[in-house]
Amino acid sequence: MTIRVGVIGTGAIGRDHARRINQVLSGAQVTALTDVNAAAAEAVKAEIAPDAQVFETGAELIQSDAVDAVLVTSSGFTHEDYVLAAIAAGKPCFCEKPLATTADAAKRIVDAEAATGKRLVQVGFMRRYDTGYRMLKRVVDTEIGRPLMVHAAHRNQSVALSYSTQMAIHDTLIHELDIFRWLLEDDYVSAQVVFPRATPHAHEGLRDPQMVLLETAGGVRIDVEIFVNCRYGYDIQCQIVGEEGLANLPDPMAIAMRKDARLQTALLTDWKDRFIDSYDVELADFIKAAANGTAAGPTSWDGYVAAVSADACVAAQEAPGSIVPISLPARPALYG
Ligand code: NAI
Ligand code: ISE
Repeated sequence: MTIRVGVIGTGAIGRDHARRINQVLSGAQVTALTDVNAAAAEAVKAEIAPDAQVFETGAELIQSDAVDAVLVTSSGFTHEDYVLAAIAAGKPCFCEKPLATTADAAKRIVDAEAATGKRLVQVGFMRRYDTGYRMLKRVVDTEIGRPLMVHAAHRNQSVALSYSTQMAIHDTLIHELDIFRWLLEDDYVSAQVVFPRATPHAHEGLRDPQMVLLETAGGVRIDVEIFVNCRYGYDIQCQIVGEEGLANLPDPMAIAMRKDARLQTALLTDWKDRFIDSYDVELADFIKAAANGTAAGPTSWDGYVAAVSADACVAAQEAPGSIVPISLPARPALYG
């Protein structure tokens, strides 16, 4: 069976996911494309999916009989309407992070999906599929005793002028907000944001770097640095300190080269390369579940909890140093 996939939003990651569906993975084909910038959809059709139909709107694409499953890879603030429409149409939907840019919007998605009584949504928290994070989780679960502290960093080489201080939370930290919950099997109870001395390399209006301090219900303390103009590369670090030992996320495999009296290892510069294998595995999981009319992997509830936690971090940004509490409603049985 070949799952016919419609892609909404054919920018950087929409295009890359279309490529992996048509050229890397089996079991699915891109049959429909749309983007508010029609030229972007036409370009993906020409280069990656020549047989796909280009739709004027996402709503039409979701309704089309040529679409069994939907990929929402448009800008974050547009996700809610598309995911709700896919749920209403009963079609499995892969939604890139963030599930929505506010907790209220994410909750509407949770409620709509829970009302159908079955999983239809997978959120693009691809780190859960990353080999390094999976190795780290095994060690955390079995080797180092109860986790006590996490030290982490999310560094991008540079960002576009449209990137804002809040996006450091909703767009960037959101990956950490999900992966720490998954690693620790714990939820957050508070957030605090502090701003170190600013880098001169950030554009006007962007506060960079930032440090986010989180506390979990189980008492784990987490510090995570978000630095999106670090200049030297794309660098994701995570260290978990436990009662019996300490575990580090491995760096991506790289050749250690000896040359010109130096020992050198190249660093990656782009998230597309850092998580290339994880994106393949997450979409393979989506296609497999979609063939059974359902969804797997990170849930709408995970997307909602990340959004609640992100909103608290944004409130903490607005009152630097203050501690903002985080609380969650009861989890619907569907996500038990
Ligand atoms: P982008 O700006 O390159 O592409 C977004 C595309 O969506 C653009 O082509 C834009 O024209 C289109 N678009 C905007 N509004 C639309 C609407 N209402 N309907 C249809 N299309 C619309 O952005 P990028 O980097 O591809 O990000 C897209 C989403 O993927 C974001 O939510 C982002 O956070 C997420 N993302 C996830 C990554 C991951 O590591 N999991 C990596 C990069 C992005
Ligand atoms: C981007 O949207 C991603 O999701 C990348 O993984 C992240 O590193 C980057 O900061 C975001 O802007």
